Amino acid sequence: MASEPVEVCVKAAVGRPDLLGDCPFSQRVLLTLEEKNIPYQSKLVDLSNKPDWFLKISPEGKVPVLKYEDGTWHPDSDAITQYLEEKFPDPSLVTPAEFASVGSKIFPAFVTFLKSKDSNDGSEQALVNELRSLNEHLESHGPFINGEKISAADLSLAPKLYHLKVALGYFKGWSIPQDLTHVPNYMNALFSRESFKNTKPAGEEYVIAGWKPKVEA
Ligand SMILES: N[C@@H](CCC(=O)N[C@@H](CS)C(=O)NCC(=O)O)C(=O)O
Repeated sequence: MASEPVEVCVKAAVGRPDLLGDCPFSQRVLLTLEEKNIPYQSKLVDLSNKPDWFLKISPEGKVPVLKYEDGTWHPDSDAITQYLEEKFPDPSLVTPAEFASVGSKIFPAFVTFLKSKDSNDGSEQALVNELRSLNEHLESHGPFINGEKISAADLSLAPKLYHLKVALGYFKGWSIPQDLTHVPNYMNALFSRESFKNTKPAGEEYVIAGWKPKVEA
């Protein structure tokens, strides 16, 4: 294990640069650090006013970025979580290949439905279809995507499901259909973990503020 805390830049809350913000990719990395018990130090970045030091280490201006052992900074939550798995293999968070993409279409379907202004465009049904397929997976393989143990696929999906719940509840008064019983249980199991509580946005209002310009565009 590294003696120095791992440094990671994550999104600050919209309008509150001193608080943890609403980036699901940043939270995914923080969740991985938490679940692997890796000491880390997070730096909050105000994406509406990116400081020069940040643009030097993240030329595309995106979070998360994480400092690797050789001192270089790297973007992209896929690459970062893979690096952390290789560097800190214990406990393993590897999701078996056959389950690795379970739930991966939920986030794009959620974003399309959230932004939709036409209730007949099929975007709600497309999201329900994706949630139903997760529900069926959890019914036969749960409680997590890979069974009893949480793994990388859950840590990727958890922040996205949180955004889905908060944003669709607020902007559309929408909630997950009641017959999909396994999905809410799964969400409760994820959201009640210490790792999630320690890494979630500072308040639901920051999730709403983050989506507002996209919903109103
Ligand atoms: N594929 C990237 C996506 C990262 C991303 O889109 N981050 C957003 C915040 S959630 C960002 O930094 N956007 C730049 C900006 O808003 O200026 C990952 O998985 O890390």
